[in-house]
Amino acid sequence: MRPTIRAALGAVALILAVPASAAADESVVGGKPVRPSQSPWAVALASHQRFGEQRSGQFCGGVLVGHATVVTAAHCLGREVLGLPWQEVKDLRVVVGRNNLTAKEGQEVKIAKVWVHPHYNSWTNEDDMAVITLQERVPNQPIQIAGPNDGVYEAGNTATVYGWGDMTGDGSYASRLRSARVNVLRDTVCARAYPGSADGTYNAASMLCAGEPKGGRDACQGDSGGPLVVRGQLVGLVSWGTGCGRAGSPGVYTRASALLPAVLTHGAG
Ligand code: 4AZ
Repeated sequence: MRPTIRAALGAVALILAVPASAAADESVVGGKPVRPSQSPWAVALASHQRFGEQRSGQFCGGVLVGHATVVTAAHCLGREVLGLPWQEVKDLRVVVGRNNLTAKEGQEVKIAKVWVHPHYNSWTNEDDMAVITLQERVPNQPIQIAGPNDGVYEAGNTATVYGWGDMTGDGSYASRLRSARVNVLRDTVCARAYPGSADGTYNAASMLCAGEPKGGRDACQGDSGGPLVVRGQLVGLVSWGTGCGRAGSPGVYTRASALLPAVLTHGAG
């Protein structure tokens, strides 16, 4: 989907979002609820001003990679999603330690600094990454970013994607964090699925893709920026794809190893 259309639909869907009970057994598409202690590094990006009071104002996911450093998708901080430059969203927050977005647990942490990849391309979706520095350190356990030569990136591995996004592809957003298992696919398979269209172009240098042959389990709108995890290590951030859970249209993720230089340079350490 074109970013502008995707964003417009996303904004409408978030505003119209119904409570998760409506589709509690669907996912993330095709997933299941997560035990809160299982994923302390899964965080939500939120603005009450832009996205309302329901569900803590969540609009994207993010990942704690240090006690004051969060990584997310660049497109989450773009006008297409926020409707404004992120600098003008005065109550942009990172919600930490809140599994249930309708509850008050955890913290809504202010943002000290944002770095968006300068080469992020909203047409191809290349370099869809940003690093957020929090105004304070949080006690929640960060996750390790897998190095480029780590076997966790290999095709055939089972990965888990986490998010509070659309559970059905029709705008039913989750209140509680959910996860789904998907298979890491070969770059040749990803490139064949996405040779270049209005949705994006697969590029193995900064992307990886994962899905199921029959479709079903997948990330969807609202999951963007959230984690894809293999054996306890971060391998990807939810980025894009054609639809959600469709056979032949796997989910595309920002390759986590491509984040390492930016986290070292721009993270809080
Ligand atoms: C989105 O629009 C989006 N099925 C995120 C992930 C996927 C598709 C769309 C992957 O934010």
